[in-house]
Amino acid sequence: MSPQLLDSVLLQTDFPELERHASGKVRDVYRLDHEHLLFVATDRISAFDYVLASGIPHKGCVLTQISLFWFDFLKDIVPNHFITADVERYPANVRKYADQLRGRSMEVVRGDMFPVECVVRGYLSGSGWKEYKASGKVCGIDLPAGLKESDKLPEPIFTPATKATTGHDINISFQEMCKIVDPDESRKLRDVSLRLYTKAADYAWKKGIIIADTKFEFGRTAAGITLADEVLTPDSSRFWPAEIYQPGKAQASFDKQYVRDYLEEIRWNKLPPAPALPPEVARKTSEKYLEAYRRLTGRELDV
Ligand code: Q0Z
Repeated sequence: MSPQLLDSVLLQTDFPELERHASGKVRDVYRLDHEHLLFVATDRISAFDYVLASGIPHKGCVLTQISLFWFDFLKDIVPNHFITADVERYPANVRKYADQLRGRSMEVVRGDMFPVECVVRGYLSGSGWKEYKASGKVCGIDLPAGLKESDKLPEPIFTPATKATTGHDINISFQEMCKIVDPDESRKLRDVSLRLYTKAADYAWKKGIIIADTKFEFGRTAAGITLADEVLTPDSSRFWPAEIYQPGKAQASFDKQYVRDYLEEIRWNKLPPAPALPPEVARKTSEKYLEAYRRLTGRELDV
């Protein structure tokens, strides 16, 4: 990596006096006060379930700016947790971290999170394809016989999952979801999730991106059911380049294909420690994230 790019890659946030609210493979959430959180996307990248030793230049900014685009695009369907991404408007005690935060963070409303992942699938892939092959169903939903891997579904389906404390999410049926979340709320979450996916996927298709599936998270705030977390990013969704879509096999990932190809090529055993990426693989992957942003928004990300 060129020294200039290395400067800008953020692998770890460092806000000594802030209380951490949640941390994931890529994102860190901090508590600002009782009602407000600071959501930060780093440049970390995961592949085959592990965070790699190298970061991807601009990835945290791309993820944040894509979420911001969708929050605005989808705000007529459901309220969202976004307050501001202008670091000058953050609380005074975090403005000193402006250089770490600019472009990759947002202040959000804290919600009471619903303990389910609201997954919508428009195409048959990943755990959906595995379940379908084994049973003809996905999360209790009967699908037509004879579908192939990556096929478009007759209509998008809501396939909730529970957050496993370790490892992968567990797919559940809508009936099982109703034991965890009040049935009336469950129906609202399903309805809103399907409307969000449908509006976004129709738009993305026109921009050359297939959103095969995605995961929404909702919380309850003063505004009611509120869209939270990251939204319709390459990390929370499967993005496929539309021009090379070919059902009947697994699809190339829009963003991570160079990474996966490299990790297969070096025959990493997929156990920690995860390797670093050659500068060229990190650079080409960075380009793919920037391209996703460009295709979706029609704008260049100022980097
Ligand atoms: C989201 C998560 C992440 C690890 C907590 N608005 C909100 N209010 C309350 N809680 C959350 C949100 Cl977004 C919240 N997560 C998921 C995000 C890293 C886990 F960046 N956890």
